[in-house]
Amino acid sequence: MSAPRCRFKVTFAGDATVGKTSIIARYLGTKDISLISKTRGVSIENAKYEDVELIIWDFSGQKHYRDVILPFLKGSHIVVLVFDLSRRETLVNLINEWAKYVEDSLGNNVPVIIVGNKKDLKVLRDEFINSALEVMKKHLNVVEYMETSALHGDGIESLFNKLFQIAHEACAMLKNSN
Ligand SMILES: Nc1nc2c(ncn2[C@@H]2O[C@H](COP(=O)(O)OP(=O)(O)O)[C@@H](O)[C@H]2O)c(=O)[nH]1
Ligand SMILES: [Mg+2]
Repeated sequence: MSAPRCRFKVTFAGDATVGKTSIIARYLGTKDISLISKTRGVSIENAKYEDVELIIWDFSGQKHYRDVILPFLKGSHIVVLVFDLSRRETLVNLINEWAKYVEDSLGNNVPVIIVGNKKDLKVLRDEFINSALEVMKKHLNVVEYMETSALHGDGIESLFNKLFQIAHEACAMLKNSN
């Protein structure tokens, strides 16, 4: 197989236990998400489609790792910010903490996808979610909001299709400009 023409760094961030590792593992084929061990620091996976390779960085949201997050965010081509649809504070923390880390590290041009995970346990109201998205859009290039359930697999394929689509379009632009 030929080497991928385009490599893209995709960084998943957000509070601990919102389901970042489970979303990635679901996509990569681990159906039993209860088997996934807690992420320590950062882990890196990759996914390929046609000539695009996504290098997926999965951060621990644990407090003692936050100091090292800014340098790890550097160089991300796409950021996926994940919150838990059953825990309001995880969305508040996206606004107050994670969105700021992204802005401080990458500025406001890098495409950001916001993901509400644990759709199967959703209690947050759409009005609240929409107003949070509006706040984040003032600081970040939010290109999409999606809801997923890593437990049932809902929305996982759509999320990765979107990531590959963004990467593919950016690759095509790079190719045309060469
Ligand atoms: N009900 C439900 N539980 C989930 C979902 N996604 C993850 N979990 C559970 O939430 C916990 C934290 O998941 P994990 O992927 O480790 O979160 P991370 O810290 O953000 O990487 C685990 O017990 C998962 O089994 C989901 O969509 N629905
Ligand atoms: Mg994790």
